[in-house]
Amino acid sequence: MARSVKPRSIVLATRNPHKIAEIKAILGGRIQYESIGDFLGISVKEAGRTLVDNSLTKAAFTFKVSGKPSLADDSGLFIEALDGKPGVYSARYGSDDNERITKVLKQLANEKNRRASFKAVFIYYYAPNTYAVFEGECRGMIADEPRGSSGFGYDPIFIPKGYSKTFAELGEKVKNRISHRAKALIRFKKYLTNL
Ligand code: ITT
Repeated sequence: MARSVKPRSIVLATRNPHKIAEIKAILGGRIQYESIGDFLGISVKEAGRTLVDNSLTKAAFTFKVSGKPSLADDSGLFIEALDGKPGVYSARYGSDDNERITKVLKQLANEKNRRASFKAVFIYYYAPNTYAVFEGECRGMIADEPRGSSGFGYDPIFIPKGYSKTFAELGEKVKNRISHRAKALIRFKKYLTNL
């Protein structure tokens, strides 16, 4: 198996500008970042049934196209009372963030169990058929209505455990310390430090 060495640059296998900003803010440091958008205009289709499947598809595709170490993020919101929905389908649960949030709140109307979890699976793909997986989870509750304007996606309705405000109200500094993405990337950071 190919040995992983400290990369000078990493290609981010995402087209979501909010994710790119969060990844850069959390990882920081001396690494240079490129994005799959710098190499190719088309997106890879996410057809997998798990975050790992989809993250691997994006990471392998980006590595193949760029020929450089690539880092993919597949993430989603898993709501207990909805049997884990929207989960892997979080990005496709409606045509825009507003519609997705409205759909979730409607499905949870009169539901007392508001428990939910954000999960992220990062895959670092650094040589042909060779990769490492990093996972992160942030538990919390779904708010009764959207609050706040920071962040993206379901942030206005997600209240992380131990807080009373939503991610969108708490702002990026707090979110980037406690989020699912932060937890997975702190593991990835440790892995890079040990190379
Ligand atoms: P890429 O595939 O290009 O990375 P994407 O936005 O389509 O971008 P995903 O397929 O991983 O990414 O979908 C994740 C969706 O889950 C995302 O679009 C949001 O709706 C939601 N999500 C994930 N992380 C989130 C976060 O930190 N805050 C709010 N919503 C989040």
